[in-house]
Amino acid sequence: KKYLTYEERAKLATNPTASKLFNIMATKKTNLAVAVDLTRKQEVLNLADSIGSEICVLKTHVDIIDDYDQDFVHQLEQIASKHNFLIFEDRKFADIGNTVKYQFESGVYHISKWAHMVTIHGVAGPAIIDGFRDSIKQTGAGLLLLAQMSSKGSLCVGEYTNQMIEMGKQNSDAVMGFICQERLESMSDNFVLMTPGIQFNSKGDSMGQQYNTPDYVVKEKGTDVIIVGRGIYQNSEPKSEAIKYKQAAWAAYESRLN
Ligand code: UP6
Repeated sequence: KKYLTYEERAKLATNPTASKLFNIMATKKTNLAVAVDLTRKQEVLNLADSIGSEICVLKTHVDIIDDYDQDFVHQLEQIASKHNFLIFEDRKFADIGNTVKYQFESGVYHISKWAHMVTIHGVAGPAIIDGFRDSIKQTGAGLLLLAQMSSKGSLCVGEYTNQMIEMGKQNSDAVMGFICQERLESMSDNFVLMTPGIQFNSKGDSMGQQYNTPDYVVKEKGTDVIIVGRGIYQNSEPKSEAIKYKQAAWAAYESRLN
């Protein structure tokens, strides 16, 4: 299997955020995304500023932040532009088109105003994507389809996974890539493949999470971006730990090119 460089993939990308992300990865030499699942806004912002130079993407779950407010988003956007990373709200939208449109644009979070990318499930069928179209036509934001999950007993497998890939191909203007555990033959090079469930020193947690190493998913399984949460933000030295994950994932990318 021949792998292209991220620079080459940036040119093939069909969604503007996918192209932007591939270029950031190539420029900063990092395919590390960090999941900052902390519950106080200042903790999230402090970590974002401290590891910002090492990452291509910062992944949030804004609905777990106790003291969330618009100022949080404003500050996060400033940190993101200072360090040149993208903001990924992992909302995992799953309802009908009309409902997800409101969940994306309205409520407390106004996600459409600030997220460069969001995750969606395909259980409701392809028309969920229509709920995002108006908004992302203006911003160029990208959708990430959950094609596979890291957790034990996941039902996103087999034919469901194939249908998600098909859904992405049919909507490749809006869809920037997939959340997955492996690169399948049908996943074309215009898409970014992002993989959660990554940790060096743990096989899993007590609630079904399962971990692989950066080398395994990037080199053996062929995905592009590793998403690391507790492996970094729960470490006593998050910055130096982030550098270790960054170096491992980048070395795996470089070695698969040869
Ligand atoms: N996530 C997964 N697995 C998936 C999809 N998303 O773990 O299949 C998300 C979780 C969490 C992060 O919601 O934010 O990735 C993983 O965190 P961890 O590294 O602390 O386990």
